[in-house]
Amino acid sequence: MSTRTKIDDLRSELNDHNYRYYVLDDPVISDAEYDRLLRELQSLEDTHPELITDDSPTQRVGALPLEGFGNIEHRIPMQSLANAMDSDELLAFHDRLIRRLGKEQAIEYIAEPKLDGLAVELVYENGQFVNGSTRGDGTTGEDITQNLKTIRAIPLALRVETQSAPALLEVRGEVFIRKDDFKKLNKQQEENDKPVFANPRNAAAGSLRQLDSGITATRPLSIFCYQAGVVEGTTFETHSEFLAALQNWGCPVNPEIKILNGIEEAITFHSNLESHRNSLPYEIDGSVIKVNNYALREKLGVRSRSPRWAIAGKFKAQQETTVIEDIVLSVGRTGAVTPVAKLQPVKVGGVVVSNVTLHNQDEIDRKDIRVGDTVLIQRAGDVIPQVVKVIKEKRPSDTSHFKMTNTCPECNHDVYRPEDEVVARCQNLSCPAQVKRRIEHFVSKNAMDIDGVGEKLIDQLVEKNLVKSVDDLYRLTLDQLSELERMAEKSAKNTISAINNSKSTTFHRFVHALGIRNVGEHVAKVLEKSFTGNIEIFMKTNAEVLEDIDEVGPIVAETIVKFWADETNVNIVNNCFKLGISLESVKNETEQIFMGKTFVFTGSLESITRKEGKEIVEARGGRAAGSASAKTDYIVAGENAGSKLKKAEKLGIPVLTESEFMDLIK
Ligand code: I6G
Repeated sequence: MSTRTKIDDLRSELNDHNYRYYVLDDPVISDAEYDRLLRELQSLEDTHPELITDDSPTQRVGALPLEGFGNIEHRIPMQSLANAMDSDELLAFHDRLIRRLGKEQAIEYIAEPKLDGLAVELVYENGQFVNGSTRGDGTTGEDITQNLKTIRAIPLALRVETQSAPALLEVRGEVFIRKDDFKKLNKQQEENDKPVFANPRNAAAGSLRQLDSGITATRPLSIFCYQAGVVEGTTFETHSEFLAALQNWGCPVNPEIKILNGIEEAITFHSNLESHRNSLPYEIDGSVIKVNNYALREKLGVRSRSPRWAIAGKFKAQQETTVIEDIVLSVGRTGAVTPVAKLQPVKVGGVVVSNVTLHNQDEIDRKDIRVGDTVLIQRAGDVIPQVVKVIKEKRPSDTSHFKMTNTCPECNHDVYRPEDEVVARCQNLSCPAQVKRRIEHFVSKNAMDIDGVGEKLIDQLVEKNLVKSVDDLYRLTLDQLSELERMAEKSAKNTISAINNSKSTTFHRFVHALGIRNVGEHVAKVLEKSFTGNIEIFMKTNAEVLEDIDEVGPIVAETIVKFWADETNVNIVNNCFKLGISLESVKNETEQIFMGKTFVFTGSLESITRKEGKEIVEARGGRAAGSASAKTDYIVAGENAGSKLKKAEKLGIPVLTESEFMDLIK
């Protein structure tokens, strides 16, 4: 098969998988398998750059950062929608339509959830995605083409299997972030000491408006398409027909969309949606109800800002007011001291909220939040409650500004806040609160997954000095546990066996469990892959090697190097191994780039030992020999390489420096 055919086949296979995943919601391969196919295509295109096309799935990332966004004028203005606050206003909307149309008639509506995201317009010419923009002021939006290209759910070329592509298709949709993706994203932000997003909408907006599309590419953005702009080359009688065509062309359309006979059915749709809004995988703030028939829409026309034939049915806000009874400080595993408001418990969107984080002193000052204040609370992203604002009119006369103390509430040690940071940290590494949080993190589900070691037990273990660092967990005896409060012999036994079971684990679980700043679960997995699960090499690595790894930047590299430069950490980890922790060897998914090649290492290497060099070569299908011969393909020469180097030069064998070798395995 020619390379061109192979590339074409891979592209269409990848596009088919995208279509199955995003449009049909029926994937048939795993993410890992998809990534493997994508890498295969990437490597073929690397060797045949002349065969790269604009719509290749490899072209979703990699554009240079912009200095600013250009403008794109919408051929038809992107209007907004009039609102209906309750069912009476939905009925009034219907009555207005009947009056305009001049006779009582049954109207077919089409309705869908109103997503809380960002409206965008995508433009396809002859089936190819040519540009995309934000709504902007409705007439002109910002050119965010590069960023939109990174969203896998957006087809770079329309599918033409069942319906040919129109000469021009402008399609509007909402870019959003799913609730579970939002939680993961914020967890990642926290682990990387970056600010968390207040809600999925802010996260989606912030991600789409990045000048560096490389950042957008790392954000879990989704899209549903819902409206036509200009369409040339084909016509539709109804909106439902248009939406069906969109699906055929590979544009994701919300599966909740329903055709409804008359306004009563539309009102029922709206109230059903409101009652099950929390069970949807994304945030919505209402329903959108539209006339389905395009000829009727034409008769009804548009107002200056919104079409007459559509309305947004709004939901009641998931907001409540309550009183702040106290503000306490809580200490996290990295020593971060966070103010938390204790609330008079209040039900918001079906969940009782009694604590809400105030994040930091700046946030408290900005919103002027005080003990005794009545505040408006909302559940953002359906998970994190937040203070929207203080109701100043209800402030009692005797309140005062809240100022965080300069000492740790747990150990009285100094708390330090660097000038350019918002987070204040307790400086005492042995602060019992930090130790407790570190142990809690170590035993947690996605880390070492030690069942039965919960907060209460950890409190006792730390307070009784039985556990000062994570390795101490593996020194606990049955007797020690049985003597603790509320610990029957049976549960002591179960706890010991859970601790023992955790000894056989993986590189990424263990590294994640160590709680190295900026190294969360995802980065730990990236490191596992890159170091093929070899923790000894990882412990001795340097910043240069780390920064060469995709997804590891200078900040992460620096914290890792600092972590291993601290002897206490190295000792704790070595103790863990002495006490029986073993890491499963990693399944070899490493590309066999050295298949059939023989390497010889000579001289003293800086970032790895020769033994580790050998392991790296073997993991990639190659062989490492002790001495150079005519069969040697490469010599890797460190400092003071002696006779082997000379021999190699005589034999004409290519010589690589250590960093050239490292570049090869990047
Ligand atoms: O802002 C909007 C959100 C959702 C819309 C919209 C929509 O349909 C699902 N549809 C139209 C026609 C407009 N704005 C103008």
